[in-house]
Amino acid sequence: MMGDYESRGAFRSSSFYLRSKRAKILFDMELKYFQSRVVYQIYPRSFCDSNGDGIGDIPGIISKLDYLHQLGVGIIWLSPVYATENHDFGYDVTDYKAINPEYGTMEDMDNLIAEAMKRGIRIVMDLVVNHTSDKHQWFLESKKPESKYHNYYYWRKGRKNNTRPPNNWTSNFGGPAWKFDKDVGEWYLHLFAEGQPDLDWHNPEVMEEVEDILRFWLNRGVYGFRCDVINEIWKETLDDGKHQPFGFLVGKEHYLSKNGNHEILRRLYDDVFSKYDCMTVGECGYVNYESANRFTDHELDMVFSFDHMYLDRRFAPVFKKKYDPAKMKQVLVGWQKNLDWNTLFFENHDQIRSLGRYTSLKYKDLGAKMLATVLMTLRGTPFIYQGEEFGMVDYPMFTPDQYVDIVDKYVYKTAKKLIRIEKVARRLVHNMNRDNARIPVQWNSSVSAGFSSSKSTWLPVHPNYKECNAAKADADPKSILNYYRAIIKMRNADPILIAGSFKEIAAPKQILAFERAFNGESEKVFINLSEKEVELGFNLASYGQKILLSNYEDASLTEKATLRPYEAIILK
Ligand code: TEU
Ligand code: CA
Repeated sequence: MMGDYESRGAFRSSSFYLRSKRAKILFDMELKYFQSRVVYQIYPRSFCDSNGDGIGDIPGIISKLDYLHQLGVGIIWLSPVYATENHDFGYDVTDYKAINPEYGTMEDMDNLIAEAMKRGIRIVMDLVVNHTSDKHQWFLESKKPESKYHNYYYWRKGRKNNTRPPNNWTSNFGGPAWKFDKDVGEWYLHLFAEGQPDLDWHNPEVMEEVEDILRFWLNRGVYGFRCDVINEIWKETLDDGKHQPFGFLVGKEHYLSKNGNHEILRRLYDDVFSKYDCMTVGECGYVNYESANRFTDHELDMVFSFDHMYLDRRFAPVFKKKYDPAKMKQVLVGWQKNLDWNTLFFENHDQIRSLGRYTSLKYKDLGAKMLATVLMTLRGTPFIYQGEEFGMVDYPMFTPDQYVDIVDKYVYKTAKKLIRIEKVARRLVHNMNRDNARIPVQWNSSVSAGFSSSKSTWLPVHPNYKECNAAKADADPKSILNYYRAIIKMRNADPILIAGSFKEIAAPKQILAFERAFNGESEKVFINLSEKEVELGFNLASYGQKILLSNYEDASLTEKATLRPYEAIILK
């Protein structure tokens, strides 16, 4: 078995694209590795537990590499595996060069990189450098005003005789963005949790430290970084922020996507990224086309923009707007037209699951396959989040004692204070719950869904695991999983879907329709984003003779002028 994978892995990463003439052209275009591959995001705590402590770990990930290879992914993005205090499960790093002992050792990590490589899969790490943990050595040292580390963070005297925070900014996670430290007699800035003090990127030593961390991992064979909240790292001033609805992100105009932010990333690119065969993708909340274009011009390779995630909850967590498929189309098409190379994703570890959010669960399988088709046919790099590939859905409803995530707990507490109605508070948390996507991956129908040999897991297993799990999906040729496998396989070998240009095709507002063209050939994609049957106003046959793939098995082109609920068709 292994030998087989080994050679296939090598085959994939070198001569794979030289097999046909068309493919040779692709190769000549010097597409980067990440442009022709699908990324799979792993949240290590919830992926697979190898030693029965109820917590996912690196050996667990290694044990699933064959599964990922079979799925057809070429890159894994690992949510943080660094040493952490677990205030925010790895997004509060205590040591950037050490592995969280709950997840394994540095040797395990090296093993993971090597074993993945054998299967033609590269590993991308999370880079969390807007902030560290409050237990990071730098922060502990920074509490001494005479230490050089004092200037690694934003330590300031407060207003009103030091009794009030230095400015009115609010934390992304709610409440003031400053915390007073009695021993120091000063306040420190935290755009996220109190246990996540912000690094001061005005200090050139911070840049040097981060460059050193980047080289450390790149030299170990890591393929790149997903850069956490990377468009917030540069605070241009510490002036008061404008009033914002519900006090949400007060101060953002002083730190979102500022000029200095670009200068920093350009510097990291020049000094480090440009020297390696690597990929970088930046998490950029509230980013617009113009900044996104700048972020991807010799700074980062790609950005995650979130416009499609804001469609149903603009002012999270306060409102839940009704989801409108026509708006989804507008957002997706807008980004396709305005940015050359997009990230394509519907899920991650911060979001509720896409099924039931962007599709009706009444059509679970069709909806999931429809979303898969969007991900794999638009121009850009597709990202799948663990479990998405076989249709995992949100936990039914957590009880407050089950909340583990710091944001969920905060929202619940605040909602209780403001609204006082238990049911409403729980519903609010449910609408934006981050624990949802972090429940254990459902591998099979055994104890704890095969995630762990232990009955008790760090977050509960979804009660639907006997119906919805990877093993069952594997065995069913019509499953969501097997659709993912088929469409990824198709994309991996199709220069048009990988490198082709994007052109919108005029169609009704719920129908995402476009042409991908490459080297004189084209494919056309028609996707009904809605659960209603839609009249197209034209015959599909006028756009192509052959159906390459559809989520409806009986799809045909004869007199085809409507798309059924969530129907997706790739035509040639
Ligand atoms: O998230 C940034 C962020 O602010 C949002 O994704 C937020 O978590 C969500 O909208 C809450 O409603 C990144 C990481 O992805 C997240 O897991 C971390 O908690 C956060 O940064 C801090 O590092
Ligand atoms: Ca474990």
